[in-house]
Amino acid sequence: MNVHRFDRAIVRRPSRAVVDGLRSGSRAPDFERIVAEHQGYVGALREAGLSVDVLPALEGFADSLFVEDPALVLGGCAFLLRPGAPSRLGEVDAIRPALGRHFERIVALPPAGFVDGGDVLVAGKTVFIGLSARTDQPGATALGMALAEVGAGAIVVRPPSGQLHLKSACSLIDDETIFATRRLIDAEIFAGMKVIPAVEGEELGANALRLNDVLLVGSGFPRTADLLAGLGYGVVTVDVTEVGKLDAGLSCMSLRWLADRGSGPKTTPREKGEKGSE
Ligand code: CIR
Repeated sequence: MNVHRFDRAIVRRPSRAVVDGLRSGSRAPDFERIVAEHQGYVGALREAGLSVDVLPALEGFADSLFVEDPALVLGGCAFLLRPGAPSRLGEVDAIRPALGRHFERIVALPPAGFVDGGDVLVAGKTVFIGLSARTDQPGATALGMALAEVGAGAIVVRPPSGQLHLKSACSLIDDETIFATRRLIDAEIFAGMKVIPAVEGEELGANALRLNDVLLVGSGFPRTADLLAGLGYGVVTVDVTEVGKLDAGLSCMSLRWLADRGSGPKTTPREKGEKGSE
């Protein structure tokens, strides 16, 4: 399997409204710092070998830089999801044209229930869908049925409450290994997978992002970076402190896929004059 091979990504520039993004904490993020973190993130994606389509900011949609939530790309197909926060539902129509530039097949979920992409962990042909405050059973069932069309099997799991999304507390760090918080591991939802426990006290560091030979880790989680580097992963740290104030992390800011299945990721990440480049 080549679950972590990617050569394309879509991201969206933060809108000025990002300072009013949904958050569980009291500290609002700073716009300029979010922009700087976003640029650093796009740079890390390119360094990892991905060609990045940077969409313009979507004013009026505070959380629209978190493109992982309104859509899912898998098996050569784009799925339009149904984000569970009312303020985010309009992001789906807004991302459709960008997906249409890259995918011939676009599948929209029926208007029943809700699913956020942050609750969807792709582990090869198995896709874990976590029920949460944003993802409900009808939404998860609808996505599971849609995924069957591309040969993927969905497992709906019920993680313990306490995190926004399933992937706030875990990530797939190689073809067979999930890196997850102790609470998630204790819930025994990842049957059949190898699981590495995240560092206690750095639980949000469990949202790492594997891209080709690189494993992105938030720079605010130094013990996590040391642990994963010690296990042989090619750790690269990226600052996501400010987006963390919006309960977001590394996976949330991109949609990623492998377009060229023949040759694998390009070795020249930056294409001059590339459409939408920053
Ligand atoms: C939200 O609450 O929807 C945003 N502030 C954060 C979304 C994070 N997305 C993700 O984990 N996939």
